[in-house]
Amino acid sequence: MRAHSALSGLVAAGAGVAAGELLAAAARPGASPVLSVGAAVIDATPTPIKEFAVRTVGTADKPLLLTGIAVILTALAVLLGIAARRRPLWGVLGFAAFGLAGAAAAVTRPAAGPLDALPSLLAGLVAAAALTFLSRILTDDASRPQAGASPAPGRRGFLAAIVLMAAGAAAGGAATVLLRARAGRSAAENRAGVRLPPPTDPAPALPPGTPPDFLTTNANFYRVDTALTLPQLDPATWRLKIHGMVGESVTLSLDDLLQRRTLERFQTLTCVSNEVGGPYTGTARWLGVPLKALLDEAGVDPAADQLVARGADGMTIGTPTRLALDGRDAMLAFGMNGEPLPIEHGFPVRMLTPGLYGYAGSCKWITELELTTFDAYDAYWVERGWAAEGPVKIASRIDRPVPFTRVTAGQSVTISGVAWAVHTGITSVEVQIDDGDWQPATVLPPPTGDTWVQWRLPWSPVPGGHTLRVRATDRAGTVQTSDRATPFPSGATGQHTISVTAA
Ligand SMILES: Nc1nc2c(c(=O)[nH]1)N[C@H]1C(S)=C(S)[C@@H](COP(=O)(O)O)O[C@H]1N2
Ligand SMILES: [Mo]
Repeated sequence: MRAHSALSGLVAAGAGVAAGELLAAAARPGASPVLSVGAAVIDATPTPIKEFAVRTVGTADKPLLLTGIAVILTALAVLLGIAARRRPLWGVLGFAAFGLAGAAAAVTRPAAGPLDALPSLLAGLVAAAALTFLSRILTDDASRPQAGASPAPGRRGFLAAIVLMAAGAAAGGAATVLLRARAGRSAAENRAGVRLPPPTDPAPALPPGTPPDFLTTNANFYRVDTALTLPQLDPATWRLKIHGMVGESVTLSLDDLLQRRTLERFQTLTCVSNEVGGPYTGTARWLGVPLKALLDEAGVDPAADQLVARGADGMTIGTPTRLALDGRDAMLAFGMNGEPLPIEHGFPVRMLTPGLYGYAGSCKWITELELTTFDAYDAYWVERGWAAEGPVKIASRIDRPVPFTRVTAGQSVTISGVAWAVHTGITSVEVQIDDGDWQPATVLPPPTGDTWVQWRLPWSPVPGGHTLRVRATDRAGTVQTSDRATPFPSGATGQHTISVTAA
């Protein structure tokens, strides 16, 4: 009997979740009960734990989170099923509590409205009703006198109800998956329909001899965000509102932006969470409109020292206003390497501020730019302890040889990699082999100081184990320090050091 009760709890929870998810997928995609709870968990997770998760499981962090939620929900559903056998009210109260928790998570999402509570409330209601119904059949069954050899009709009724509900839940789940896939397809079609204008102000030509891997392909470009589901924005209805401490609020459509003077630039973007030698850095050819021109038209109040960008995922990113206006190529980008911005990189429009880490200047899926002050407002990551201003620190990385691989002794090997001090620019890169002197590497000229440089140094290793270390110097004369700092709160420092064996 206990197994039956447990099964009742499980199937009731499944039916509830399926109903709630289906309603969300059909009517309010941002209000998925499970994803809302997941997003609330991400928001509430202390930064060191988030850091640890990103470091240890990388981009598997989100699937793992959702699996964790599923496991906990399953366990609680089983317990509720068993509890409801004695006291049916427990099942009702338990699932009502789930529904309310989901609803609270959904309506507190940054872009949410009151109607976003409905999918979770429906989930709780369906689960509570289903469990009550199943418990009633089970109780009727148990109270029937145990006479006769044929199985009690209540038992058969229970099995039929379980099978029907499970089938209903599976059908709801399948319909949800189909609806979500259809939304994804139409977002992809919308993206394919965007026609990029030719640049009014084209990017400088890449210096002759620039290797193709100077540019990171869109497919290989790192992705860092807190979004559990990608915002699927419709370029026809997308709007950007510039407001706050401005002379006049401005609302712009994508067509408005596409018709303006456009800027094409090579820029390197990097994440403050990148460890020394880490992969969260990429360089692309971006197409967009200069941010300064837009801000000048709106008329920025000189007292507004912070520019807060808001994304459709609810992210807020605060940038010092002076850096958006100091003449650097800060832009609102809609093109990446000749294509409309990929959905995961912020379609239809993202901000870019060369010289600042992504969390401080590069809002994806941007919908709002608010002029305010640093005193008045802490953006998402600043509220969680990260530095208010996020200038990129000088960094360099050895890409070849690959750490812990074997190279051929006695033959020439090329040590190579990248180095960046975004917006300041790199002047030299040096490599230290074992305990030898720092040797200058050849630095390939970059198109501007807003990108990384590629560097290389030939080496003829003698047999044995070797340690290779790199450091860069920027145009301001700063030599990359060997002092180690963690990414939190303002970016990692230290020199990338690798071990290889020559044989
Ligand atoms: N809307 C939104 N914008 C965002 C983020 C986000 O989570 N949401 N993450 C930021 C961070 S931390 C970085 S490093 C860059 C990463 O951009 P990418 O994913 O295109 O590489 O986007 C920034 N912009
Ligand atoms: Mo980042």
